[in-house]
Amino acid sequence: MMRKPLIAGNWKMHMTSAEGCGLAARVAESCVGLTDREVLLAPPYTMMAEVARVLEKSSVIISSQNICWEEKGAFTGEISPVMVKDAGGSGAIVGHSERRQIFMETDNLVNQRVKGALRFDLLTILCIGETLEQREGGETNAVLEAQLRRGLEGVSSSDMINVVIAYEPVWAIGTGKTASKEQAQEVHLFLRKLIAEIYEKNIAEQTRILYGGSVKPTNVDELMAQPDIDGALVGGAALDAESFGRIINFES
Ligand code: G2H
Repeated sequence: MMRKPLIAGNWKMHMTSAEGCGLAARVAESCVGLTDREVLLAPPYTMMAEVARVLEKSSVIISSQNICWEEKGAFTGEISPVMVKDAGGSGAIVGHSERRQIFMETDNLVNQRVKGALRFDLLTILCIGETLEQREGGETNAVLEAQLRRGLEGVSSSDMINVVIAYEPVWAIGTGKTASKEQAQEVHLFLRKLIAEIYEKNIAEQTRILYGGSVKPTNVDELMAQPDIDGALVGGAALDAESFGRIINFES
């Protein structure tokens, strides 16, 4: 099955609304005429609705950077799937390593978030990744397998159509270090086989697996040329219109 590449820009905790809207307009320009790939932006919550309005006429998907599993209630500091949809969003990033490492989010919490997002039909990007210590200790596959299995616990085959996996080696995030194309491809293939084991081959073939971690204009083409890399989750380089425009327009 053909998997449509997805380029996602994670703006993290950057920019004012005015700056975000300006960048979104430039991103929309970079997407004109591109039908063979999808583009997603995850702005801070405060500007999500405004950015969505700027992108109204484009096909850019708006995503939250995290999500709660409940529709509403006493969950201070959280955002619900209904709120994301109300602000024009249709996607959610879940389990980013910054959430896991800085805010101590566990696999169990991540799994609840995944299921919550899917219950509201959001395109759900489940992030997983190993630390440098784990990689050097030869634990990469075991760590990723545990994160993937626990993150997807209770997720049905039919829900997998709305699931995207993002492999983000923690040691490559915001550090300027990128996994080599061979290292990334090896992990992506491992993850695809694992998805086939958990579900079935068809599901594994349809599931997009993104690479994240210092993706830049200079390495996007070689990463995207790998057979099991179906897109990128971009942080730093997504804050610059020119760089992100080049990444969106990767050569396939
Ligand atoms: C990984 C990535 C985006 P960066 O966090 O999610 O960030 O591209 O800055 O490494």
